[in-house]
Amino acid sequence: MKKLHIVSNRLPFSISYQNDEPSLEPSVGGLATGMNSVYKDFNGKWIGWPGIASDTKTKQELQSVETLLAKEGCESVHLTECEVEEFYEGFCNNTIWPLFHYFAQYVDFHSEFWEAYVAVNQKFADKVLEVVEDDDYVWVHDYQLMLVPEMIKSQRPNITIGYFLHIPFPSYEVFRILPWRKELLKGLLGADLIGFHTYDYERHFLSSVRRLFGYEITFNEIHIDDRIILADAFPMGIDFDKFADAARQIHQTPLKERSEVHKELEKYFLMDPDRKLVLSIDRLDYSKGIPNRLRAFGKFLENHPEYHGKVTLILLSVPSRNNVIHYQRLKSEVEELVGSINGLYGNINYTPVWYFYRSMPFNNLVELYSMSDVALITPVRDGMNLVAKEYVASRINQTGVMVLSEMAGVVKEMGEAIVINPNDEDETERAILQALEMTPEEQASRMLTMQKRLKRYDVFKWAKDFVGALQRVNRIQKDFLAK
Ligand code: GDG
Repeated sequence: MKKLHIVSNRLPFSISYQNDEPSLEPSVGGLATGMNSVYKDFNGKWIGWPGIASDTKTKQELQSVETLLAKEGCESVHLTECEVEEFYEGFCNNTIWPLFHYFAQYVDFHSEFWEAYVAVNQKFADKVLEVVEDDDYVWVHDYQLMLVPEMIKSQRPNITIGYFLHIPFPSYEVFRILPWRKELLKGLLGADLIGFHTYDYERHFLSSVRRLFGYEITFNEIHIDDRIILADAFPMGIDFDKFADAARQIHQTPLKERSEVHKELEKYFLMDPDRKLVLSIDRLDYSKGIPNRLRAFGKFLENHPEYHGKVTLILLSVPSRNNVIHYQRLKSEVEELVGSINGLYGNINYTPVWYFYRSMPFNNLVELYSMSDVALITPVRDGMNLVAKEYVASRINQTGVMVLSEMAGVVKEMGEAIVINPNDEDETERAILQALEMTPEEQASRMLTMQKRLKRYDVFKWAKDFVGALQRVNRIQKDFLAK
């Protein structure tokens, strides 16, 4: 059987040390969950960076990490501190990330960053070429590794390559700003199948290919000499049952055994059963629209004094990329807004915004999902947004309302949410009111429809569909060459 290998910037483990002894902690993210279900079935390897700068460890230390990872089917690509800085923090997070999320004013155009991006992508490709056999399948993930497909294909055309972009692909007018736009596209076109979360991203990509290279494109097939490359939309799902089961477990836990978070939330409702919780969870990232969300919530309190003391916003902001200046500024802006809302509308018994700058364990996360009446998800751009799907999966009694930005990829699968333009704070404010006042019958009818859809197309189905399409494109290509 042909093997299928995964390539991503980070391996699905983080490494921790106790008395200088390394140990592995499995990642719990959506990608790890989905990919674990495929790469082990296909007897493949997972190739990626273990998350430690190689020049901060001795050769022996790196060797022991490699050995641990090898037992899990992982192959390490080592990056130095300088590479992490210029490739990851530089080109990935200061060039591609802002540009692809339409923050053109934040983009850095440094050729040293670009050179580091090329060199690190080459390191990943070299590792793939070392590990993978001819005729195997390789699935490359995300914006950190856009050059890897072509770097592999040019050396070993018999390897079938899939690529999936987890962030938006911007419209051509934005993409063209980048000095290295042709190089990035050429890198992607080394793949046989290129996947996106939505049809819109796919369309933007195809339009950039057409305008920059003039290749012949029929529907979603790109023809370059005797190669066929397929672009398609595969909206990423979640492990639906994991969230629903955890929520069920929480509901069944006796009062005494509940977590501190759970007990505190119960106290909040005990003080007044009419109280409501609104939830907001994301990495502290400018693409997530946290300041507009806070301003809209502030306006809501300003215009609806009847809700003072009755509604609290839980703002869980997970620290992210905090050595990038725009993230530091965003943190200050968010904290200033939280302070001003709490100062204006709070009193001894009431804090309108509960702000947490940290990440929480999985169980607490599901407690927040299952105890919040409204999820307020207002990114200004988001490839998909898995938090929205996780909230829906955790609502086992079919209550709860989602206010959702039209700029998130997930909106295509969630027409039953209250959809808003995140730049329209008045509309968002009205949506908060509508969500808080929605009847339980309407909540249930909307929630149930979304749940059925998300359960059907979960992360396992997503991974299976992508791999199925990769196998098909391989056959189409072979038939085409045989004609
Ligand atoms: C990128 C794209 C796309 C969050 N806080 C905690 C926690 N989380 C978990 C959530 C969720 C994940 O992190 C966040 O996923 P998102 O999809 O919302 O956002 P990004 O991190 O920006 O992901 C995005 C995604 O890739 C997949 O393709 O949807 O558009 O930007 O799973 O549960 N988990 C725990 N504690 C927390 O405090 N345990």
